[in-house]
Amino acid sequence: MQRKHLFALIAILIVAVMALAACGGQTTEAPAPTEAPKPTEAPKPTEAPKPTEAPAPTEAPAPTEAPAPTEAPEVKPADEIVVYNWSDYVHPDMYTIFTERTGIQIGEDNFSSNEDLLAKLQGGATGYSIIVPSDYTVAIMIEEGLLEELNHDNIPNLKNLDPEFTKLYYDPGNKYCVPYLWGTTGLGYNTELLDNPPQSWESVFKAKESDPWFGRMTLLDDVREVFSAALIYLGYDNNTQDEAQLEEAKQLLIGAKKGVSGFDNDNYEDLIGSGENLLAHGWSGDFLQAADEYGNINYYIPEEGGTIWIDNMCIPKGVTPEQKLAAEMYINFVLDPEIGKMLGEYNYYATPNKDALAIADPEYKENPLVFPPEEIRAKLRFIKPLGEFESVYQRMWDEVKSAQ
Ligand code: SPD
Repeated sequence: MQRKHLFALIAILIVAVMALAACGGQTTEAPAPTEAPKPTEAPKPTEAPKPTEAPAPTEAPAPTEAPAPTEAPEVKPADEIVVYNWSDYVHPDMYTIFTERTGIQIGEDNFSSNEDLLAKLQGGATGYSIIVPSDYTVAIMIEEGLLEELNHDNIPNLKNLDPEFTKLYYDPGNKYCVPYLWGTTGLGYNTELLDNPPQSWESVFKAKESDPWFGRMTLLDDVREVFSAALIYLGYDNNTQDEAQLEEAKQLLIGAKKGVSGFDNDNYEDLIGSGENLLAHGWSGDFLQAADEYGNINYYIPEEGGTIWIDNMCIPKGVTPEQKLAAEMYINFVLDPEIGKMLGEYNYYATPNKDALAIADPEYKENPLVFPPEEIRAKLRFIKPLGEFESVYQRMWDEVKSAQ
């Protein structure tokens, strides 16, 4: 080989070796710039969870997947409940029998009128598991959300109610209340001191000083009852919303005050029995019960008519589940035919319990003062709820009470 060719070959080899060294011999294994995460591969905002991708409400556990009610802890009845009732409205043995049967103690507190009971509940009273309002007051309490719904499963004796008492205008189907007793409002008198009691309300509202009952009679301390009697006497609807008619009734009542010794809901029958008074406006069973005690009292509906009412067992809103169960057990107990018979025969109010009536004594179920015959019933009127207009009655009543 010529010397110049040898130098050329060596030069070519040197260049080749340098080129290889510059590449390091591993170029394909190093991360190539093109292999780095490309911007387009980074999470895009559009890939973030969209609101519509959040768990939809329909994906939440369906109600059917929730624990079944049977799995809830079993409620035990309360050890004690308090009944808020009218006075003298239970058989003296009733609470003891209930405690013997269930182990639940019963306490009782009393109110004197539907308006007092309603005001107490509206004021947020607690501690009562059973209350006993009359028909029109039940309607107001349901409207104002003051009552618990009853669990009929705990009141199997509901089947004993006369069907007439399961479709009442104020609580069809007994959703909130169960009728306790019913009765009428009229006049009671002392049979030893008064031979001929007045047959018309006129002799009450326009009593003369020469009348033996002048100054010796009471009227109920109850706005709707007293206005009902006055309106019935005047020939008007006892639930009138005509202010002129109410004004007339108010004037009649203000004029009547001079012959009246007081307004009373709690002792009027005792005042008749003792002879202090001769005549009183009051509730049927109160007079007939006192007649058993004093032996000198009778009761009647004046010729123009009177009122009829149904009192009911209800559970006020706010009781505990334990109190509610105990209260429903008490309602079921009252609906026992033997208890219903015992209660009605003792206090002379009419039972709504058909099974109790079926086994009741004839003296009770055939007593026309407890179960008025048709010709008397035709003259009896229910007091109805009047909504806002109740306040007009209340204002007029305050004027009657404060008039000199
Ligand atoms: N002593 C019990 C009296 C019950 C009277 N309740 C009825 C009132 C209707 N206005």
